[in-house]
Amino acid sequence: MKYTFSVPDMSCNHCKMRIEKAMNDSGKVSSLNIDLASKKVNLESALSESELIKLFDEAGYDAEASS
Ligand SMILES: [Cu+2]
Repeated sequence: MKYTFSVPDMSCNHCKMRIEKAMNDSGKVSSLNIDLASKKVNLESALSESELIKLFDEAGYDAEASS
C-alpha cells in the first residue's frame, strides 16, 4: 500500500531524521520520502494505516493520513 501522511509538528531536519530512523528500524517501510516544506511523508508499506500512525507516535509525532 502507498500512503501519504501529514505530520504537522515535523519542522526541521532533526524531525526528519527521527522519522526516517523509526520507519527504517521497523523494517516494513519502503519508498520513504519526507518533504519538510509540506510536512508530508510518502511511503509504501504492508502495515495498516493505524500501525503506521503508531510508528510515528513512538517517534514522537502525531500523523494523520492525507492525500
Ligand atoms: Cu525538528
